[in-house]
Amino acid sequence: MIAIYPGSFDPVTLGHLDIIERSVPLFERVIVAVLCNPHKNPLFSVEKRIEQISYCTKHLKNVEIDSFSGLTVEYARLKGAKVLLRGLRVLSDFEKELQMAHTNKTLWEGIETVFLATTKEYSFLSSSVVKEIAQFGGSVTHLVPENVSRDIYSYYS
Ligand code: COD
Repeated sequence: MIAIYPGSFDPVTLGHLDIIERSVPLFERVIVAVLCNPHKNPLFSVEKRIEQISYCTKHLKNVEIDSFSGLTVEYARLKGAKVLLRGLRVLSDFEKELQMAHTNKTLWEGIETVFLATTKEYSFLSSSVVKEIAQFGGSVTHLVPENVSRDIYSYYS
């Protein structure tokens, strides 16, 4: 079975990476799909985000990195995937994620959303937290993969 793990990943964090690593034994293929959203003003370009995720997942054989635009379910259909993989951290995630899962079901009955609960130590971690800390000169080396930490350091210095 193929699973799509869609997201912004701006930037990818150790929380995302944990979800990717834990999904590997569950599916034949996992496609990490970075959304191209022209309305957002990201810290890193889609190309850079693909490079960052590719680098830190290179040890995982059945993981591919890609980008998409438009509806996630349409992308999933194109890839022959019937599962969307999502991570859950706190109660507020649950509300948002459940709404998204139900919306996606209305768009394509064939899609299922599978949730993985965050590993406890990453339950507070988000890309926004990383950007906020980095913006004010704090260290993010314990929050993101090493290659991403280097990119963030170059961006803000
Ligand atoms: N631990 C566990 N999980 C985590 C952690 C962590 N520390 N951090 C993030 N996650 C999970 C998030 O809960 C999420 O499930 C996933 O990782 C990706 O997170 P983000 O923040 O990088 O990505 P999102 O949530 O902004 O991605 C949103 C989408 C791009 C999937 C969504 O906007 C989308 O599908 N857009 C396309 C348009 C569409 O199809 N719309 C209809 C559906 S509403």
